[in-house]
Amino acid sequence: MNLRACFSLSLFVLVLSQPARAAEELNLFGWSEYVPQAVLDGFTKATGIKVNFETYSSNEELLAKLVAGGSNYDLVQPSDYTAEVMIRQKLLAPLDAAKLPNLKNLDAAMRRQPHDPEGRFTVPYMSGTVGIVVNTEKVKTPVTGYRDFFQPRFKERIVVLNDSRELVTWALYSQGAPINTINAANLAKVKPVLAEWVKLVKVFDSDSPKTALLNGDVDLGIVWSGEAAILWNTDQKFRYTIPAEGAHQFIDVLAIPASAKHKEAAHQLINYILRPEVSKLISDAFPYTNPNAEARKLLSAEALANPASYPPAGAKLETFRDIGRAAADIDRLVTDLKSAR
Ligand code: N2P
Repeated sequence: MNLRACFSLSLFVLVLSQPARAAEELNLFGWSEYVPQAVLDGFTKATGIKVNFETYSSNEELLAKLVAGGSNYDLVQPSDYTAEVMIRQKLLAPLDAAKLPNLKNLDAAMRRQPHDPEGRFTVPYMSGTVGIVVNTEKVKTPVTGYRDFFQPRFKERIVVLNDSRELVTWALYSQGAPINTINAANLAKVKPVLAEWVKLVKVFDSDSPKTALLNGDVDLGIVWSGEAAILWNTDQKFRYTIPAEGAHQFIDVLAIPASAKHKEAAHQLINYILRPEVSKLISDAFPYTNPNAEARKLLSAEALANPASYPPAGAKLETFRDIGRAAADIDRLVTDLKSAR
């Protein structure tokens, strides 16, 4: 073998003996009906990083899986109050702001909220409210609050979120009680109220409560605002109202678990989602309140006028806070009441 052939052969052997570079991927655990597949596909096209996407329909489900360990998630999407729990339990990794230049696109008011005062661990994804949606072709009388909503005449005509903290909150509001003070006295106060309410509900659904309304299976619901916004876009007979007694406002965030194996890729996906044109795609598919000021400039006048996505100023809105162990008491109470109905 001449020298040249020998060199080529050794180069060939060298290349073959290199360990194959693992294809880059990351594991996203996010809410159902919230992250368009087109956005994940666009990210893969732009970066070559494959996204494995698994969904959940409650903060409790997310928290339980993360606490149990062994799940390999690289990016999660808790609501503000659950991010607060995760920060307290040291389940989240601090973010590297240098890797997130698109943070500048966010409305500054949406960052540094009480769940993460320095914005070290979380980046707002979408914000929203929980309110009443009514099929006005079927329900002719105004339904302005929780007490009008849970009426015997609406028995078997109701869909609500399948979410214990939400249900207890509505009952607390109906009694004029504070929503973040969960103690035995307040739970005793709402127990008989909820016992009656759960008997009126036909469908509990946190994934896609719009479906039962669209199908005509039910005539009214208490749902995530983005679900109500989709209903409005489909047919304006579906009207959204922020309950007069007050309503839950959430900021859902992106965060990287402390145990994540692909933190670099997770930062890349966060930064990609913060691109105005990408964030607009999310709003187009799931019209919640967009916290990205640059993306909002790209939204149509019609999208910005959707009363569920952008509620009127002056509504009484409150965020949830970390309530520690009382969360388990809420869960037990609601589970027991549902099984007794
Ligand atoms: C998406 C639900 C997101 C709102 N399906 C819950 N915070």
